[in-house]
Amino acid sequence: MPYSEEKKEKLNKLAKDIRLTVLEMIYKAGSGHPGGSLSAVEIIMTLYFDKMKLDPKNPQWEDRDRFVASKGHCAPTLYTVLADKGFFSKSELYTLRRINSILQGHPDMLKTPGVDVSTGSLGHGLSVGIGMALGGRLSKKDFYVYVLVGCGELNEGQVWEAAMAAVKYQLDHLIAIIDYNCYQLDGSMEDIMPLGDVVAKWRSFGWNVLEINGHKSEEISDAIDEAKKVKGRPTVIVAHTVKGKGVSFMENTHLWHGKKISEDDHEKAVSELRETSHG
Ligand SMILES: Cc1ncc(C[n+]2csc(CCOP(=O)(O)OP(=O)(O)O)c2C)c(N)n1
Repeated sequence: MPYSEEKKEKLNKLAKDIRLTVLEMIYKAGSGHPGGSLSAVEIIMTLYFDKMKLDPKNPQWEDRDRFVASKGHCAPTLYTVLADKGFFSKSELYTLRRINSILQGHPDMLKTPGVDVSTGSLGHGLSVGIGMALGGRLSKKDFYVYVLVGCGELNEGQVWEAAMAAVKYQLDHLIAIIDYNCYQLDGSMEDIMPLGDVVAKWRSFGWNVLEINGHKSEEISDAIDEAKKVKGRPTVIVAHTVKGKGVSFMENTHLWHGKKISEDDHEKAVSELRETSHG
C-alpha cells in the first residue's frame, strides 16, 4: 500500500534518529560496527514499525513474527529499534558492550528482551529461521520469520545449504532480506569473493526473488506484501543498500566496518546527519 507523505516523513525522521543513536552508542562503547549497522536501518525499522506482529509487553508471545539478525553485528540498530518499540528502556542503550549490560556486542536472546535468536557467528541465521518456520507450521501458527543476511555472509556455504532446505520444505512464511551493501569486513565483495548474478543464483535455488532499494521503507514494505502473496516457496528480498549510509566518510567502504568512533569523527557524523534528510 502506498505510504502517505506524512508516514514517509515520520519514518525518514525515525531513520535519522536511529542513525544518531546508533552512532552515539558505538562512540560511547568505544567499539562496534558502524558500517553494517547504518546500512540496515530502514530494513529493521520497517519490519518492526510497519510489518511485524509483536507485543513488546510480551516478548515471548507465541504468535509473534520472528526476526533473526543473522548479521548480528548490526546489533546497535536492532537494540535501538527494540527500545523505540518499548521492549526495554532507552536508558539501556548507552550501556552497549559493557560487562553485565543486557546489550552485548552481538544479540543475545538470553539477555535482551525482544531478541529472538542469539547471532554473531555468520552463516547460521537462515538455518535457524528455517527451524522457526517449520516449528510455526507444525504448531499451526501463522507467524512469519524474517532473516536479515549480509552480502558478505553469503560467502558462507551454510547459507546455500539453507537455501536448498527452505525450498524443499516449501517455507512460504520465511522471508530472507539481504543487506546488499557490496562490502564486507576487509574489502569489497568484488575483491574478496564475488557473488556474480545474485538474483539468478537465488532463483536457480527455487526462491521467489525481489530486488529493491533497501533505504526506501515503502519499497521494503511493498516487497514484504508481495512475498506474502507467494505460496509454496520462500522469498528473498535483495535490498540494495549503502554501507555506512548517512555519513559521507563512512559510506561505501569497508574501513568503517568495525571501528572505534573518535570524538572528532562522532561530531562530524552527527552534524552531517542533522543537516541532511534521508529517504
Ligand atoms: C563465522 C564468522 N566468520 C567471521 C566473522 C567476522 N565478521 C564479522 S562481520 C564480517 C563481514 C560481514 O560482511 P557482511 O555480511 O557483508 O556484513 P555488512 O557489510 O552488512 O556489515 C565478518 C567476516 C563472523 N562474525 N562470523
